Amino acid sequence: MKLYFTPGACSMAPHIALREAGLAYELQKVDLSKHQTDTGEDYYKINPKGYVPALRLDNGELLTEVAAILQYVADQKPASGLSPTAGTMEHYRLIEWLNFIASEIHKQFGPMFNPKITPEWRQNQLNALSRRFDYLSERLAGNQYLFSGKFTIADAYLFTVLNWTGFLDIDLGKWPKLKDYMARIAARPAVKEAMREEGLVK
Ligand SMILES: N[C@@H](CCC(=O)N[C@@H](CS)C(=O)NCC(=O)O)C(=O)O
Repeated sequence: MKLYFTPGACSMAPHIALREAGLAYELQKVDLSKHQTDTGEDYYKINPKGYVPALRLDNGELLTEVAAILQYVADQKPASGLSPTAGTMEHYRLIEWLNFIASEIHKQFGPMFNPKITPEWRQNQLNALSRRFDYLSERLAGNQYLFSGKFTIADAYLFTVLNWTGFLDIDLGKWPKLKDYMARIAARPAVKEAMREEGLVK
């Protein structure tokens, strides 16, 4: 498998999942400002959507969308426990989390990376995110991970998007449970390895 990624972007979620699952993979870096791989290929020709992540499967197919790639990776190693068994209520809860993270958190962060954002618009996004952070803090109270004692692909995704608060100078001090959660996940060996491979930590 080959993962097309950009350091620190949402592609880090499947990167973490691949490491957590202990699967073999290759990485291909993409420069999103030019939509070009670091080997000089036009990224639009690889993924017409133009964004990361994309996963080239061993049969040659290309799989896109964070949630779909995460589920695919987890399903390659069911014993990893990265996803509850399909058809169980827990699995529907996982889908619920993945959709929440994608639409209510990931996509709320998006405009904040736009250098043309106005102060009012930024504040509007911050207000929306703050409400989500309140909700997450309540859900994480007394739980190590989104699924109490178990690290799943939902945590890989949530960690990746909450990590952007660091790039955007958003202080998580008001949400100590989120800060603890981030520290707990950052300390996982697979997460450290993925971040090291992306050049985010030493
Ligand atoms: N719906 C997509 C969104 C992916 C996405 O937002 N990717 C961002 C990085 S986090 C990106 O590549 N943006 C550059 C672009 O859209 O050209 C998914 O879930 O995979």
